Amino acid sequence: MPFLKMLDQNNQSSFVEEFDRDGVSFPMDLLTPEEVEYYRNSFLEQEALLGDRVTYSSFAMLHHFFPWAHKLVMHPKILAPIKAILGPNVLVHGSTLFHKHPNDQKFVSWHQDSYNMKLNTYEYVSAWVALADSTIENGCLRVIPGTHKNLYEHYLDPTENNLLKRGTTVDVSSMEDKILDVELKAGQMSLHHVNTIHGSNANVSGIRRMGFAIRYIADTVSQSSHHHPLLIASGTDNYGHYDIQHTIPEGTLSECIEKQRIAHKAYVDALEKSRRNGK
Ligand SMILES: O=C(O)CCC(=O)C(=O)O
Repeated sequence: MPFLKMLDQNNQSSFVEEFDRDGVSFPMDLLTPEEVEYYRNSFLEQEALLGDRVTYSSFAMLHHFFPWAHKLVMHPKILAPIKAILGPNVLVHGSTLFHKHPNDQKFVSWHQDSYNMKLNTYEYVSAWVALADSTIENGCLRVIPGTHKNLYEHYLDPTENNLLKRGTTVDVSSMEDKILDVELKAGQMSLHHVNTIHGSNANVSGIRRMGFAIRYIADTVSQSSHHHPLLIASGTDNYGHYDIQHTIPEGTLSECIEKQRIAHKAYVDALEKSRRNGK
């Protein structure tokens, strides 16, 4: 199974070649300063209303529950490069906001997103949208180019500050010279392949880091592990591998927060049950 759809001659562009070769492409200019302000303020407002109920889970599956997040995953300037890589039929597999407070010890261990997803094919790309400058000091995304061509062994090392709850980790000690820091200005984005090894360090600066990660797949992709319903971002779903959610999020912010909390808990419970059953 090819890692990426072969591109027709007319559709070739330098970023697609770069993505095919390295499994990562950045920086891409995406949002205007006004858009950055709108999306960042939407996130901050949501976080403020959550108050001390806030957890990392509060920012999962955002596009299904919050109008601002739905708008962002459907942004034409994100979908254009995604379609150039995946083809015309694109579904949103997930979205989440990775944020680190100033001087926050939180980090993300080195991993491949595909680990444990049990995908049939790897036509799966993440867009990481910077809602604030993302720098080496505040713990930007880091990748190891070229690693998308292989699957690597992972071990589980859950620790308090790892944003990956199960501490899914690849030993990258033999690849350290290849590590690339994905520094972005607010409003820029990067794309990474589902098999590209990536992670991030703690925030050792006084500046907050905020990245909205959106997972896109081609309609050909299926997985044997449990997953929540998907949103069609472009074209049609010709395969029906997933349930599709057609509703557009609406309601007051408090209502959206409550719907997200209930749906995310149900999803995590079902996922854990399917894992216990070996799926
Ligand atoms: O933002 C981070 O630090 C990690 C992001 C990540 O793991 C992902 O987008 O898949």
